[in-house]
Amino acid sequence: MSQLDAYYEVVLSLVQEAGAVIRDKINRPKDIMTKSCDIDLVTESDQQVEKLLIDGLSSKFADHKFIGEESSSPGEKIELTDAPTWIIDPIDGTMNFVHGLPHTCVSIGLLIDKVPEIGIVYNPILEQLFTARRGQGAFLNNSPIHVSNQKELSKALIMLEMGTSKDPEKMKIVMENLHVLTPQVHGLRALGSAALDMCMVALGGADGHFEFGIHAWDIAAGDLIVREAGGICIDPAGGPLDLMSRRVLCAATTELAQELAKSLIQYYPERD
Ligand code: LIP
Repeated sequence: MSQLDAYYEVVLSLVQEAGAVIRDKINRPKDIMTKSCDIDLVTESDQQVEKLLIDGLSSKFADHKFIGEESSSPGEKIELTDAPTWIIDPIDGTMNFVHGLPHTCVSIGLLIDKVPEIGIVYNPILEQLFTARRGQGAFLNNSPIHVSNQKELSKALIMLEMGTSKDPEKMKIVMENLHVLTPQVHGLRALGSAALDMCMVALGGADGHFEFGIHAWDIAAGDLIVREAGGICIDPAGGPLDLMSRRVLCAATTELAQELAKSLIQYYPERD
């Protein structure tokens, strides 16, 4: 077994354990705390799942590093080094989790030398396990998945999010892009989780996705899953994706990605 095989085997087992926690807690009373604003939520389950993942991985791989949503302080600068680094959103779609809406997931990616090697997004409520390893394709519940072949924005279903920021400038841009895109596309959809939105593109159920204001932990796994499913992940202005920029655009094809990028009104949050 290669080192990467060992990493994958261990993280897959831990993700299943994390899923069991989410399944058990989603319909129980929750201790809900707020972070950057009154709709940016965190629960004890977010913290419990992140600790489960980090403790489990660090006990096996002592030299690995971690970038986790709940162990990163708001505004703290995040440093991604060449060391094997797990980028973790323990519960992506926390607002959905709080309300019991079954679109919520664990999202975890492994980067080595800053290159994504493993991506896993697991919705334990709907039993959707999205996985990818570099160069080995993307899968849903171990069945291969592939993006659509959509090249035209006018025929595309686009995923986007309202976000959990009440910053007036950010909210203005969200509404402006809804107004700009609505007449140009087949439809707009939001699941409340960037990771799941990206997996819908990888699945071929949506054709594109973009969001301003996300963090590396929301997209690290989805980036690899989309690309291993044959799609493309870039910066929303059309350049290369920067995990720390808090900006993402993914699509089934380069043509669609570039057409979507050209249509968007841009927003540049402070980097992670
Ligand atoms: C969420 C993202 C979503 C974004 C929300 C929030 P969380 O992650 O997945 O795309 O719109 O603002 O950041 O906070 O549920 O882990």
